[in-house]
Amino acid sequence: MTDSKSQRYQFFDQHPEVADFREDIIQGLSAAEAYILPKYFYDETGSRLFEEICNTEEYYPTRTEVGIIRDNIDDIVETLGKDCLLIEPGSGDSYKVRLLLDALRPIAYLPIDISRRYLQDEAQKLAAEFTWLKVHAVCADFTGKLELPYHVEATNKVAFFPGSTIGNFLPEQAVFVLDEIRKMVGRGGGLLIGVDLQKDSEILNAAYNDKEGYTEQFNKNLLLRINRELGADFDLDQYKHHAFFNEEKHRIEMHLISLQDQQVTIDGQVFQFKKDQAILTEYSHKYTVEHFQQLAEKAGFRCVKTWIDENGLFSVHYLNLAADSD
Ligand code: AVI
Repeated sequence: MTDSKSQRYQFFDQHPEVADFREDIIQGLSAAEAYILPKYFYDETGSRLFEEICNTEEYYPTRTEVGIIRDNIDDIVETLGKDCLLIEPGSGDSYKVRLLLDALRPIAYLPIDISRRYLQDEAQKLAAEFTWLKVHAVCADFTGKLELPYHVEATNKVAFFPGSTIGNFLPEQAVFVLDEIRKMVGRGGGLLIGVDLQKDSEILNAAYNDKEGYTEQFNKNLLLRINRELGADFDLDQYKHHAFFNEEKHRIEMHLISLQDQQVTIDGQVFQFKKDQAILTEYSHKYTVEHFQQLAEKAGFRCVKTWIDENGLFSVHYLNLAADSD
């Protein structure tokens, strides 16, 4: 007999305050080179738009990573080991984890996401779908200190971090994020992580400029969100989506470009934007397998196994703790 969904589903709220959002936006837009942190893409609308991006013809990472996991599922499960506590920072729609659950049979699944309503909806759907699975959803910002909502005795804790979200951090920040994950999973634990690879810039530029315009909407949704939540007056028609591959830095850069000299008021504060001035909204770094492994080593991980698709577009790695890490 299986437990009812209400017994298996739990929700832990560690959501950051609205004040954090206001402070981060004001700080970012006051900087010499204005920016908005990419974690703010993911309100409910942004999370849904990201799902649309993943289904576009141009955005190869999702389907390629899914293909890698499907093609190597037995090997992946054998490498991770059964009966783990499976933790997913930035779980979104929990789509990819569905590929692992039946084969892996974790003792519980802990999705962590910043978008409260979206997380609750998706986590409950998952608990209804997998009638044997304990789902303990944690609403939190995983880019800060990562703490599990309850004490777990020395089980095999495995973090699942797909989608190349690690690429959205500057390399030194990525080491910090990986280090937090390493501390969270502890000795005996591991990390299954998806990392996008360096490739022809045409493929990359197309992936962040889809014809249907979902990436543009996703980018501009940041301004809508600031208008709605902070009472600002951004005119969306006066900003342009701009995404390109920076060859030297091996990263996609995404910006919102002001189409004219204009001013915006946020929470009583006035911000001036010149024509052509950019607001940086996202970096998406692309790695070689070697460079990513070096980065992981800096965070105290060692690479156990790497899986790559036949076209060399994307990589999935299983990392565990290096012998000398605490
Ligand atoms: C979530 N992250 C890995 C995506 C990426 O490709 O960097 C976010 C994204 N931005 C535009 N398209 C997708």
